[in-house]
Amino acid sequence: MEPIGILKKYQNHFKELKIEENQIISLQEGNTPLIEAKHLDGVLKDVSVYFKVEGMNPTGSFKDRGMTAAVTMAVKEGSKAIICASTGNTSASAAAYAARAGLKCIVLIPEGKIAMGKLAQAIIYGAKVIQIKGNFDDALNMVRECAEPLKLTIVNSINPYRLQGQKTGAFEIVDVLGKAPDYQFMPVGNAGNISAYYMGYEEYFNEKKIEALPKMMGVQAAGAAPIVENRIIEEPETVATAIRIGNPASWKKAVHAANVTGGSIFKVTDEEILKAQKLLASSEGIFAEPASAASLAGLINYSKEHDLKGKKVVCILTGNGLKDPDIVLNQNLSLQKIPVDIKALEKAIAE
Ligand code: AN7
Repeated sequence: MEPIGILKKYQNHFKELKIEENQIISLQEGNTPLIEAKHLDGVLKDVSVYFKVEGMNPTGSFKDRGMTAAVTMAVKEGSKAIICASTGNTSASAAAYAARAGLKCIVLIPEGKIAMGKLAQAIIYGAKVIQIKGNFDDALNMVRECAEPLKLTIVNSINPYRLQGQKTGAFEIVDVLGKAPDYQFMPVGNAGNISAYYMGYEEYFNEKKIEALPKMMGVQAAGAAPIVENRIIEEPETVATAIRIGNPASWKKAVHAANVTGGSIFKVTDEEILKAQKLLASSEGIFAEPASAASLAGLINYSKEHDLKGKKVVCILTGNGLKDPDIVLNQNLSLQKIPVDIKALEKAIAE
């Protein structure tokens, strides 16, 4: 099939938006790989695990599925500028799609708490990048306050078109597997994506394309787990900066998605996240950012207490590992250095 973006690929599922083909703002997002795990037998015996590699999207995260819809509709509705608060990936995606559409883009990010790759993206795509001396939740509150008076379109996931676009991840999984998985594990930050996937599976269920919805398993980082702890976290902390969020906008929708499907929302530690990130890269060849590895960390923990034998499980790997090289380099500082000398090389290889 020719490479096309999600709005065209699943146009039947966007009829209500009344988008003409020539109005679509796309960077050919979607169509991301679903890769079956081959080397996780040691930790997940007899479980059939698939990774949905959303880091293969045009700006390296799942946000592009939502952004093609949000920016297409912003242009269609006459908007001249978009704004978002972001832990990084939304800002990168918004900036790219705004550039593609010829819109102005303003992004608010928490000072010092976003991965360098994401910051570089927002800058190079030409967004106006404003750092907030606060966290993501502060930034989102400020966005909500200034958007209307300044006539800016919000492209955070509180923009309903974002979730519409992101629901296509669920379609692709079913289209490839031929049925819904038994479980889906995914990271939860602002809780938009789990709500979007639920919506996607529900649409396929209503169309009788699947017989049951997967159990929706949302994974939060232990230091930023408001839904798990059922309270707003004023100062969320985690190495997985993408999900360093203390008051998720789609909180209720996420809880609903988990409850209705027999899933749950639970937490993993930073240590478990980094361990899963390393395992994924070194045993499967897939480099995902820490927030994404939370899904695998969650699956591993869950499998210790629940029998998943024979089950089909999908982990959503929401963002590309290259976005956040610091997290790897800061843990692995002891690189070897040798002189230009073949004996020294032979010795180093043998060690
Ligand atoms: C890699 O970019 O919130 O639960 O501002 O970048 O839908 O928020 C990013 C979130 C998971 C959580 N994985 O998704 C932002 C932002 C990655 C992410 C999430 C994010 P939601």
